[in-house]
Amino acid sequence: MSTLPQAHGGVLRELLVPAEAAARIKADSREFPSWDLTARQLCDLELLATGAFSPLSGFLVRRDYDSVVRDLRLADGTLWPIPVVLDVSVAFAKGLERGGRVALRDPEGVLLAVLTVEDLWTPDRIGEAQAIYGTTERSHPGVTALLDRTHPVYVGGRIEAVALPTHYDFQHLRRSPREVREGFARQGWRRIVGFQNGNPLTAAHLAATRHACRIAQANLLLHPGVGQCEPGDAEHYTRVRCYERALSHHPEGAAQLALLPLATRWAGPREALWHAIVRRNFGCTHFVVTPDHAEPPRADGAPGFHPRGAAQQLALGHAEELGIAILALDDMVYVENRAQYCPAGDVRPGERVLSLDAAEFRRRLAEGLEIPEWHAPPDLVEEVRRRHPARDRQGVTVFFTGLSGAGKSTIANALLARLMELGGRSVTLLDGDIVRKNLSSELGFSKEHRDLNIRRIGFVAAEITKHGGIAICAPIAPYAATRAAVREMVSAAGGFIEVHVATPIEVCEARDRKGLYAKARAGLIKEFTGVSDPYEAPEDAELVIDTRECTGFEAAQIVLNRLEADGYIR
Ligand code: PPS
Repeated sequence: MSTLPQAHGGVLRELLVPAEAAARIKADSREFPSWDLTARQLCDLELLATGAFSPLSGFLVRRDYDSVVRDLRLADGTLWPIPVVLDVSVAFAKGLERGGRVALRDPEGVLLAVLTVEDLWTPDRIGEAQAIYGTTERSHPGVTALLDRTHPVYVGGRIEAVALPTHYDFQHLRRSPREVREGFARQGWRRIVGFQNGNPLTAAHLAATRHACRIAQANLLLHPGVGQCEPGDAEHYTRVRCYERALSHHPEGAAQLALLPLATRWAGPREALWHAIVRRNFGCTHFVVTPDHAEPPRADGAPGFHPRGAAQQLALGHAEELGIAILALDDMVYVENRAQYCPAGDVRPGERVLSLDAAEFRRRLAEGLEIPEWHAPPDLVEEVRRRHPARDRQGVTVFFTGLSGAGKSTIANALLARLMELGGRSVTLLDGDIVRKNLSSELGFSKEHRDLNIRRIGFVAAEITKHGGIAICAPIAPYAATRAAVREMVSAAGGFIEVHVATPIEVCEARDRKGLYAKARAGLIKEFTGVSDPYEAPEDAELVIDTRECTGFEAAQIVLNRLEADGYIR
């Protein structure tokens, strides 16, 4: 552990031990109980280790935790508004005792730190939620995360860190407080505004950062929180590329970017204080707090969990002891007649303010429509469009379901051919029979095997959809819950259109093209769908087609029309 006094930023308490000590700790740790850190705990540990959470020396012990929850302070009176705790399972806690040591590892088992146990306790999580979030409503993501934790015991104690969590993405933007401070000193930056952001930047954000730098006469540290993000999270990459592009919208050399692996708690006013403390530790002299700082996103029109401005009031009320100046900025709005942004409070009567809400922004992206330059600069929009192309370049899955012999394969093949004739899209057919010959060749027709088969199809369809292709699936898929799971999996990646081929069993059986119904009736095939096994008809399919009323080609045209209407093909 080392401490480093700096010109600004205060004392930095880094918890990474020197190499020789680390080697000793690593050797000792083989004997210690091992805890695999959760995504949030990994973020917290990294910020503890690098000193971003100075003056903390580990996960909170009980007296500090109680005091933080009650008074926003550590037991010694130091301002600290958010519990940084190590929560573990009851079974794991049973093997721990005061004075014992715990090896803290990343998900792959790499040793990152050792914690010396000072306290073990079961907190009142309802009380914590109320104090930290101002609510116990489950619609608050922080409350849900806290109350749903399967780790009810907190372990407090000092940390000795031996390594930082590995990040494979944007390594050039991951800098510790020490590195950031040293960079400021090298560049001669003496006044620095820290700016926290959770979304891709818009022109309003850029106007806010420029405005903040102007009034503080300072340089800018764009410091977005990027905690708890999954390895393949494309949204994260888009966001960070937008931040990189945003630098060119500030005067040359006036702004820099670093990523902060902070796991957001959505704690509004308390979180604003916390963010300010962290930025002070990074050497910033100013920090921007917005009226709804760190409030969780709400459905349009729903009130926030804290009154607007509460975060600014709390931060300003502690400005002196924070050791960083608070810039309590109004939202920036675009005033049409001035052709520029200004703080909302400066809009004069009769002036026209233009705005584009998130839903409209998404709609325009989806339909490939214009996004005005006043809302977001073209280079940032281009970056977002790469991730969210117009519908005709987005992936989509057409999922047929229905009895054997209902006509799924015929329609699916006709649809495939029509799409290929139109050209311009890559299409993959995952027909029931074909999948069973390849992907699911070892599976039978028990419920368990059918579910596994459908989940595999769903997984492949989701990958195709994610990469902008069209997947056509045509299994029986008899179980509603499994179809719902596939819908969820694919919808996260793109479009999903379920088509119920609702040809009645009598008709399927009369056709009996493969002779399977006859065999099933004769008891030669067991668990045959519709005969001796269930088919749960969909209630929420996008399309229902009965092949008594149309040919396979006509049915394919109905699906094609739907794809066109939804914008997936032009
Ligand atoms: S499932 O339930 O979705 O996993 O079924 P699927 O993968 O679509 O496979 C259905 C095809 O397998 C043949 N077959 C059977 N179907 C239903 N029940 C039983 N017991 C069975 N045994 C073999 C049948 O040819 C199905 O093809 P389709 O194209 O649907 O007629």
